[in-house]
Amino acid sequence: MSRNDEVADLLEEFADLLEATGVEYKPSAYRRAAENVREYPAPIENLAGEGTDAVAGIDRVGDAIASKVVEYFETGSIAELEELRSELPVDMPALTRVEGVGPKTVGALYEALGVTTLDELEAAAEAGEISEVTGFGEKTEANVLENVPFAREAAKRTRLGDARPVADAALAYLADVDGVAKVEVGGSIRRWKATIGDVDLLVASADGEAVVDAFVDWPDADATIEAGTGKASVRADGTRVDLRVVDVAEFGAALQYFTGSKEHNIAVRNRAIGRSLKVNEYGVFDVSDVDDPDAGQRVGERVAGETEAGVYEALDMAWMPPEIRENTGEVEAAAAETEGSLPALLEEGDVRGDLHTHTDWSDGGFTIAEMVAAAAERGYAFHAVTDHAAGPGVFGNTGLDEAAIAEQADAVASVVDDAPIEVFHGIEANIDAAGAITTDDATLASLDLVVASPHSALGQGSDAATERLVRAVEHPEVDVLGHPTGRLINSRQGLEPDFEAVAEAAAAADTAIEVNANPARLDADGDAVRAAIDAGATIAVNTDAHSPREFDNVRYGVHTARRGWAERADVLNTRSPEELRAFFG
Ligand code: DGT
Ligand code: CA
Ligand code: CA
Ligand code: ZN
Repeated sequence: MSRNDEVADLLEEFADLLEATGVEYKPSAYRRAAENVREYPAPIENLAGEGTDAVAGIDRVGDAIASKVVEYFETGSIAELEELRSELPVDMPALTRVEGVGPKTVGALYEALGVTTLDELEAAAEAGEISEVTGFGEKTEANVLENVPFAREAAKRTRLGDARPVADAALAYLADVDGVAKVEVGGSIRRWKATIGDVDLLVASADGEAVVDAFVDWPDADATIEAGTGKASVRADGTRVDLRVVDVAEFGAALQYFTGSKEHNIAVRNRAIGRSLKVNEYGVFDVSDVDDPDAGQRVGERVAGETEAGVYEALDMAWMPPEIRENTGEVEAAAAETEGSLPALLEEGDVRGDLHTHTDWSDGGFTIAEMVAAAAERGYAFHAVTDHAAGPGVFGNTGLDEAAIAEQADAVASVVDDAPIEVFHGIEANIDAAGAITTDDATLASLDLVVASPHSALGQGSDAATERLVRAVEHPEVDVLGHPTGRLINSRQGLEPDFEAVAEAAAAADTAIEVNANPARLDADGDAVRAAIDAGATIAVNTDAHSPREFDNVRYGVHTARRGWAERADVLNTRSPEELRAFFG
């Protein structure tokens, strides 16, 4: 975690605690400051070293907040924050993970009932105590009871977007350690699952002890969980990181094994048994001349182990990308003789632009020109401006009404003249609970493209959700179905539609289904992408960027699409601006 992120997290915690104690206005000032500190392109500690004025030079960071940032770098803590923490000793992240429970509710329930943890919250709801508190009713209580289990599960797993940077940092660190011949991530991180139980790292080295010593000394490690011979676990940024050190000759076999998934490994092992081969984390062994293949881990003649491709080859299988190793047909596809039975998955470099982004016209932090310039800077061929339309569930009054959309069209047109890349003017319209689009058809028709997303009524039943999304994708002006379920990973379940039905309707209507690459969303997920592609629908991989920095999230979208077996031809963002215009119609 960068120090900018660290400071931004503190300011957000500050905001939550202030809000919980009933302070008005200040919390949003702290949140805005946090956002700009996070986005600030240079290390904030340099500014802090120059003093309060320098820090206050950051957009939307006032003197009061700037002086707290300086205090933090000078003393290691912020006195007022420490005071708030002791005044309100609650597990804020866990409690606010319960849908419908915000900092204000946490503050009120602490005040009235002394609730500090999820367990205490659940107990209070079960005892009927919450509905007795002024301002709360049975509805809040029922909501708590319904949503605590999801929040508890969520607490056990880290979002990919939080774990992946930890893994990347560990990889970079270990690659420079003496005696490390190879280093790779394995497990769910390598398969790019949306949530991660723990990060698995694998090193090839002859000196396991030295590598383990270096690993527990990793500056990002906050604590050592265990350290043994050739293996160790640490905690970094709240996530458990497991390291195993193996011999170079066994690295490929270990990588295959520890990449998983478990279900994939079982299918692979079963294939080996039929061929008098034994496959495990140490290698592939020919056991045809062995009396007891279970006599040890390395019995028989080693036929593979140094490389992962070699392991699959020994089993007459093609190597396949980790994202699809979930035993959902990839083992059979990799074993088939036919060329092309495995998908040629979408690559990050195939993406030529973003079709869902925001500017300061709605809730983004940057101008149209700044976002377009950043897209061009990345080497993109096109960029779509799709600010929020006004409608249900859109935060505050940041959404554009029809008049504002028309006004924005002129603003976009004036940027287009100087833009080095193709710029599309679109909108992120809202799908209401019944599936209607809440912006006038005439306005929608005037735009290059329409992304339509659900932002409200995200708890409705599965049948209603299916009907709603089918109706939306069939709307003649809608080009892309944005974040179809509205889920927020680890914090909101979102809609649970029948994806096959939605995908069939989308395919027939030529509406693309989005993989929203924001790591809080990853929506549609891999399974939904697979259903969409099977139904013949087109996929759009969009970041929903509210700042240039968020363009970097595209990798999470690409790898999520890969989990759904997406190939280049399935994905809208790989096409030329002319082809896109044709698709938008
Ligand atoms: P996670 O950490 O819960 O997000 O998921 P993974 O897939 O990273 O699982 P993890 O960390 O428990 O183990 C890493 C890999 O090791 C896993 O993907 C497959 C392999 N593995 C672990 N336990 C077993 C097992 O009991 N049988 C087999 N065949 N493989 C296993
Ligand atoms: Ca893992
Ligand atoms: Ca593990
Ligand atoms: Zn958006």
